[in-house]
Amino acid sequence: MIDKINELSRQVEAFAPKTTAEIEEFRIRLLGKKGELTALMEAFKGVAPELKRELGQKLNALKTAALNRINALREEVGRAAELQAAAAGDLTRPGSAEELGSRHPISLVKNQIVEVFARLGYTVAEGPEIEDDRHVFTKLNFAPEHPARDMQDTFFIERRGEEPSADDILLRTHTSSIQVRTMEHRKPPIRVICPGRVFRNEAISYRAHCIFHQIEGLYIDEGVSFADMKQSLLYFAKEIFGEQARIRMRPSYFPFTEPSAEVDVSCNLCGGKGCAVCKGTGWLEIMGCGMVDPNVLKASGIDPEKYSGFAFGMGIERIAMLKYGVRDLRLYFENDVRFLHQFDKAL
Ligand code: 2NM
Repeated sequence: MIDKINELSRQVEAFAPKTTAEIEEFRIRLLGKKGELTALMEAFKGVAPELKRELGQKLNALKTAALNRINALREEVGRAAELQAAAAGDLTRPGSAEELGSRHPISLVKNQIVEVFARLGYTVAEGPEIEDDRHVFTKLNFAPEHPARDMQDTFFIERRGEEPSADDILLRTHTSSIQVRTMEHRKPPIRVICPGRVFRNEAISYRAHCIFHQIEGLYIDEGVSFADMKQSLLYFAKEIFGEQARIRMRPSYFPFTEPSAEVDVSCNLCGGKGCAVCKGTGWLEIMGCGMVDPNVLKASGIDPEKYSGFAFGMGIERIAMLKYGVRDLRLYFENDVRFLHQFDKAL
């Protein structure tokens, strides 16, 4: 009997199963009703009294060792199986829904504005963000000493010298450079709408950022008048801010247009009576516009005796602020999903 006990002890120690089924098989072979250890326990009853003490201890130790080993192996093999299942992926689990992104409010508003002017026959034109002075300033009638040409306002990449040069390389400060390129390459009638990123050396605050988005329009043909501009911009304001919207124009100045005007839209929040958003005036400034200066037409090869045109420009961030009540411009650049997801259902 002692030999059999020693043999089973060795087997318990050497047992190295891979599956829980193997463990169960082993348990039954040893400890089942007809198991080898069960049989030993049965045979123990008939052992001579002087051998009972020693054999009894050995038998009990074997049983405890077998049970401990089986329990420990069950846990070990079970954990390994779990890890394997996790690595392979549990194909019976329900799928997890992918979180959908949403369109950025700047893109939404840009697309809306483009669509409005597309209905008036405008097509989209684009141009480089890295430009030369010629297309950003010189051909747009900026005098050499104009403050926008200063280091304080414009990000320069390459300067030819101390004095401003048409060959200086810089980040465009407005999208008008796209319109200059359009006039250089196309013959009137021209109707383009030009969206894009622009860059200005500004301190960042709730109302200013060094990168922002503009959209500018240009219409050139024979006999284009200020009245045409006014009706086009009124149509635009009604499409973006609602049928009740009215506009007014105030005289202004831009180097590239003459005459020039600022366009205000009636305040949507108070209906024109005056509130905190419109600072009691009933009006909100939305864009600048004007008749393209003859110098600008000439500089890009268009005969100002034959053709006239109007142009306008606006900041997309500002239009989106007014449309959606965004109070801090910096929100557009932080990409906080709590902000962005508010536009999931927006047009
Ligand atoms: C504005 C306001 C007024 C403008 C002028 C031109 C061009 F190229 F035709 F001369 N493009 N954009 C313009 C005119 C832009 O933005 C406030």
